[in-house]
Amino acid sequence: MLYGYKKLTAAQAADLVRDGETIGFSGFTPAGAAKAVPTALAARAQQEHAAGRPFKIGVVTGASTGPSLDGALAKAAAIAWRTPYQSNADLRKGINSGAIRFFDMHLSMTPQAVNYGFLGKFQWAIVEAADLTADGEIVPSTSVGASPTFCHVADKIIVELNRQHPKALRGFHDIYEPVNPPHRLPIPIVKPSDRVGTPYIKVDPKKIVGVVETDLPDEVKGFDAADAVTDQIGQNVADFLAAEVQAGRIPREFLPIQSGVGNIANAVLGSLGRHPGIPPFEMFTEVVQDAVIDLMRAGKVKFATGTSLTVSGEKLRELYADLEFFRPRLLLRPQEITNHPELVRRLGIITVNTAIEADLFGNINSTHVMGKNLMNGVGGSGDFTRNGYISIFTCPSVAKGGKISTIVPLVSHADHNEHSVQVLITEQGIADLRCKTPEERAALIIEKCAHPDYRAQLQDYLERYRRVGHVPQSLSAAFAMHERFEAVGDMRGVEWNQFGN
Ligand code: 0RQ
Repeated sequence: MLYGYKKLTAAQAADLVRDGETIGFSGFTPAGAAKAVPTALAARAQQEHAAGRPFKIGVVTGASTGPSLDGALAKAAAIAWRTPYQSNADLRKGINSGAIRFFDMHLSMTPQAVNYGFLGKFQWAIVEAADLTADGEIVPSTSVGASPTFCHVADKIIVELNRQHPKALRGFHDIYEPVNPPHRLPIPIVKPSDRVGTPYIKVDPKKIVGVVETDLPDEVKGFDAADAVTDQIGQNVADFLAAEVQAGRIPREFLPIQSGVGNIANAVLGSLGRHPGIPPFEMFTEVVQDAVIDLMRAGKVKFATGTSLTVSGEKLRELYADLEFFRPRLLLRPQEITNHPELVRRLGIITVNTAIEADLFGNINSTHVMGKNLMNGVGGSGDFTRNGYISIFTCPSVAKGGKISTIVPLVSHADHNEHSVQVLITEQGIADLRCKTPEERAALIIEKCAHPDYRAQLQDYLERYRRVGHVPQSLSAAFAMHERFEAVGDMRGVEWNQFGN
């Protein structure tokens, strides 16, 4: 027994799950993910398959997880369906080949979709914890994600109690769950540091069927060092925001920042920290990355709240060695709260997210390469972009060594539309799209954001279709750059005169 609960090995826990069941796992990019039980479930699936028996489960998480969860289960062909976000190579392969059903979802909506019953019945919640009590208080580890909702809707709960995380993490979480309409109330957060919930997930202890003790590190990948391109993008974002303060369009005390996931987002934060025109700021974001920890130490980030502590092993050790420094500065909340449109709009969040491609009008593709193959998913980018005070997208002007222009006539998949996106920034420059017509947007994006190799080609497109209507666009030529890449491996050299209007 452990805190009055049955002590299980991971294999014993995995044996309790049946083919076709749905599991809500803890885990967010991929901090705080359950690890031992999903790995054991993958082994169980392989045994079942070898014996000629079916074994596949529905897998729902906060966001992406690492090799022990998404990787192991995908390799074992154990996933029937998956939502809301992923970033694992094996899982991505399974999704893009059609072997695994995946639907992409705004992360703020996952918990309420689960609550509303849109995803069907959940038999299990399997969540990682830093601590647990006999009366059902679960203290999450490095992420909250959708775990409170999974614990409430699931019939049964298994807790992975991970010794890597100190019990003193109690107090770093604020668990608040909105009730379902028509009884929902305003969320009473009016500044990023407001606490409105409990420091633990409270469940009926009778639902906890077992506790698995683990000692497994988070599987957060480190970040690439910023290069000249990502540095310049970061510098451009910082220059833009400093100029907005100067112009009086952002208040002098600044506004909370949300920053997306990945290498570019990490580099952008570094640049914001170094810029003399940006005052110390707060973050109301989804993912707290390495750069935030450094900026807290430097006094540039005063406070950060997110749903996950997506930091490298080295940074997490640094944080755990000095927990009392971080305690008043860091707060983890459910993704339903960090990404909530009501709060993003109320708090006036400045949002900075990364695009795979952008078109001449400011529509953004964040998810599908060449409109077909899923990269990661929309994640929280839409929650923030649609509701931000100023919504910014960044990307390098070219990908794959210059063979792909990230600026195209029309995005090959649309995640965020021109009405939500206000500023586009590449290493080439800044296109402020506010109050611009489609034609003006196109001219500005070509001039400020496109790579010099593609400027003339895009300019020709604009000239050719300038007068066809309110939007300079050709239905037959809009994807010619994508088609040329698929035909010859390079987007350069499109001849527009072969296309009609
Ligand atoms: O692939 O590594 O194979 O070369 O995309 O691109 O430049 O390393 O950028 O790591 O910042 O990720 C949009 C994917 C950017 C991410 C995306 C290829 C490029 C490379 C990665 P390689 P970079 P990043 C809140 C916000 C959606 C979710 C989101 C993302 C790889 O930011 O998933 O915003 N965003 N959430 O070569 C073909 C193009 C390409 C391209 C880039 N046009 N065509 N390949 N690549 N552009 C957080 C959460 O929601 C969790």
